[in-house]
Amino acid sequence: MTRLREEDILYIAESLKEYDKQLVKNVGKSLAGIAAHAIGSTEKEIYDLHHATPVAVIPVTCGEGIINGFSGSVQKIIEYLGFTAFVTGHKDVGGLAEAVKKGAKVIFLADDDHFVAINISTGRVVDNGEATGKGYAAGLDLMAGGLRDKDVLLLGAGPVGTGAAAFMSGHGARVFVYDVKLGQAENFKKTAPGVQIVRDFYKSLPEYKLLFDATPSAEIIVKEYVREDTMISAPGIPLGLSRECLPLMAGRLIHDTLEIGVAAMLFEALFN
Ligand code: 2YC
Repeated sequence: MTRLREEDILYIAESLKEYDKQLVKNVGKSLAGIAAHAIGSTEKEIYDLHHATPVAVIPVTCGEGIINGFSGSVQKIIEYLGFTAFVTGHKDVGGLAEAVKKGAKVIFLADDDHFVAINISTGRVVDNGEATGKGYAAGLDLMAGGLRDKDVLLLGAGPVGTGAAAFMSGHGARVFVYDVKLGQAENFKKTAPGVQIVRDFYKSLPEYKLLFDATPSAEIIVKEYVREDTMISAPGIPLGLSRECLPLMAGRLIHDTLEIGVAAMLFEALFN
């Protein structure tokens, strides 16, 4: 799992409104609309049922420790979605105690290996990886006008890819998975029926109009492989597209640092 750096997070809160406008323009729905689509619900249903649910974000110091701005950015994304959210004044165990005392019903916390949202009332635990995969797959479904009977090349057979494949197969896509570790792709196939394995990355890339980059590799997709109708949903950090591709992908690329993942985690944790 890629560890975010402070500079990746710095501008998230102040850019949320502008980013959401871009999502509506390119994908066809807002951040809340995409996250609701990821769980098969609607913004209205979730808001009507759960808007009063207080959410706490707890800074966690273990391992490599606090990332400046991480908890605050998670809190701002949740607030932007219309929910009450606070970062606990205490960290770690003290933060958990504070969150419960202050009546939080959903808590977000991350160490070096896990980033989860826990619904204290229902016991539901949502993992950032799978929720992010579902959120970005929902975005691709919307941007592509539906995935039914369409081929998608999924790069990366990890937790993000798992969540994405479940959503895309469930929405009728034919999912082809490539992982640099063939064994990881083969294990993935065991858990994701219907997914087919692709072995030769660069030979396969040009054959697909719809790409899902769930890898932590930078710059693996270069402009020779980008067609004028290519659409890419790319939760992977760092972005797997080379810089020269960006102008070619205007309006057909979904990528951010935390936003879609946190929104999908929240809606999944709230939804019964
Ligand atoms: O500030 C804190 O509470 C830190 N313990 C947070 C550490 C987050 C580590 N994980 C990551 O940077 C990435 C994120 C993209 C989400 C998943 N892994």
